[in-house]
Amino acid sequence: MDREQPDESTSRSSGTVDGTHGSEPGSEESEKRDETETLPNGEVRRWWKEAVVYQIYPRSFNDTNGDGIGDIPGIISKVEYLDDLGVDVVWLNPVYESPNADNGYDVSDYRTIMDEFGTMADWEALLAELHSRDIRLVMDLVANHTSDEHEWFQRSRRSKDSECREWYFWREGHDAEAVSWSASDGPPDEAPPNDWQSFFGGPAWTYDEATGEWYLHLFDEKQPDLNWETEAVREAVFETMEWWLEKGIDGFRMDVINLVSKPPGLPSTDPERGIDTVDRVTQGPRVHEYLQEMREKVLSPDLLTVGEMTGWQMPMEHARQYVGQGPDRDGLSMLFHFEHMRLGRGERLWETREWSLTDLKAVFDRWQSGLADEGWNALYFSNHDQPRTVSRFGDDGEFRRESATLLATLLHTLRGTPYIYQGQELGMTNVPFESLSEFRDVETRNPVRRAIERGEIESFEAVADEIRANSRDNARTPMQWSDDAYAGFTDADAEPWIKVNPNYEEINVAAQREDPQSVWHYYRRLIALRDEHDVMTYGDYDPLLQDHESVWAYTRTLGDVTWFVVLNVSGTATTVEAPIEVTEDADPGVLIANYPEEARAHEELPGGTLELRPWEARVYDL
Ligand code: TEU
Ligand code: CA
Repeated sequence: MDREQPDESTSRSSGTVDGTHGSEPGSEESEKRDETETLPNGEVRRWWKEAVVYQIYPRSFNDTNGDGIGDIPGIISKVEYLDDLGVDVVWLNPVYESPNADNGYDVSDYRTIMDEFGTMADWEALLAELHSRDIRLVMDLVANHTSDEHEWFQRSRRSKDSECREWYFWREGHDAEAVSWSASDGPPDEAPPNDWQSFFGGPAWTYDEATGEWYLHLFDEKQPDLNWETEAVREAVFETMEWWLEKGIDGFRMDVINLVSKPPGLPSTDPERGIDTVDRVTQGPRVHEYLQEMREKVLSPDLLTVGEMTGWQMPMEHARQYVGQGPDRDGLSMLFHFEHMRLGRGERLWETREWSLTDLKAVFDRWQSGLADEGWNALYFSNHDQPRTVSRFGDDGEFRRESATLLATLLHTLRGTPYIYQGQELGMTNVPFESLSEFRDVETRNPVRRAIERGEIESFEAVADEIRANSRDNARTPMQWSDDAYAGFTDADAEPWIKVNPNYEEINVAAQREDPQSVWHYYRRLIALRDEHDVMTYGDYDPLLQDHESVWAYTRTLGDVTWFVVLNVSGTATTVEAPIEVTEDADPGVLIANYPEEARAHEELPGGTLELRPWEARVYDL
């Protein structure tokens, strides 16, 4: 097996690993020792493999000054909550200065905290508070693009001879007659430099009157793409990373990091060969080179680094290159792929397609086996860009509790690092948005408006159901703390920046902490279980019943320990022959299950038939 080499040397180390529990967050030790233990199956122990990550979208987490916008003091006051839940790491969405065209993903200064969220002193207090409870902090690195209000872009756009001109992609347009694509916002007879489409709809180019050229933006026009081919750009990004690492953070989540290398000549799409903009811009020719440079100059294997890799299906050779730890690999800890997020989606926001459980299992099996002997998985079912987990993959009606806990079981028992998005631990659901004006997201508002303008749809109502099912705003409504006004997110007299899900009176933290059968308590038990059992983190994954249409079953094995996980991913009771052999003297016990009467499950296992209730989840130690 070609597992991670524990002895690679790197230029930077933020601490030492003590071999059992990982290094302490914020540890001051400067020695470069890297005493990593290797487990029976060849797996190298790392704190970030054992961790459970909790993602915080600060704008929607907790507001302390009554302006209706979540803030850093609000997070500080909930660190105790995170500690009670048992999570090990917080990933904080961007908190940097930003004009908020895309809620902080348009950064205008990487070293300043956004006023709405607080001050650098608040941020430092947050880091100290988290570290004092052994919770680590991972910051969002948004380096594929900046805000158009960033000083770099301001300088770049000033003139064609600006010394920063090459920091972004500036190109001349085409004679509109000579090409097949067009744009509405440039000079009347001019078309953009190529036919690329922005991820948020419309052309990926904006015309600049002052210099008569176009600049590239794969996202909003207020998010110009940085040109990583310019060495000074990479240096500036690496310096920014170093600056935050010196403040004592524990890693980075890297926004759309697989877009940073653009193909030479910026060729248009090729519909005849099935090549669209996404194919053109993902996994560009120099992406691995840039990441290796970053690894060498800035990173260490003791940091949690997770690359967000947008796009369609990623070839596994690329995945292994990104997260492999060998000397010629990129060395990221893990990556977020989009394969399960694409199920049921078409190319447009409101396009929906049929999908089945076997499709979902196939995605996970591909990634579990693809990274079995090299690399590591990040496990997630939602984030700030996706609808709510239970609404998308479970049943947010009758079996909300059961399906939310089943999905939690899956998340924590696959091989990889689980990510919990705020509110997922309550089984928070999608939101019944009533009109386009209730949405805040640029990715929802712009494409719908554009489609109406172009006469592709008559009105919002024509696509309302699909938008409601898919909009990123489902994840962005305020965290539901209690049944007080505005779910306890903000003072009763302040209107939150986005509406509160009306189901907060039923689904909220206060109610679930009172109820031992709640989704919240179940998450807490799973996290605690993961702390106790190495097999849950490091065990090999072996799928069972792969073609079964409603049951998901697998084993995890480490040394002589084998766990058997069986999940009925449906609202109908089902019976299945136990797909495992249990020896005579074995005493298989249920470690965790999401229906209360665990004893029954225990008795029926050996060699027998499993009767599974709707959305029932059980984990056995064989
Ligand atoms: O998201 C990248 C990305 O690919 C998204 O556009 C995603 O495809 C879409 O939201 C799914 O509906 C990252 C950030 O997570 C997102 O919040 C930002 O808007 C985007 O990058 C630009 O920075
Ligand atoms: Ca506030």
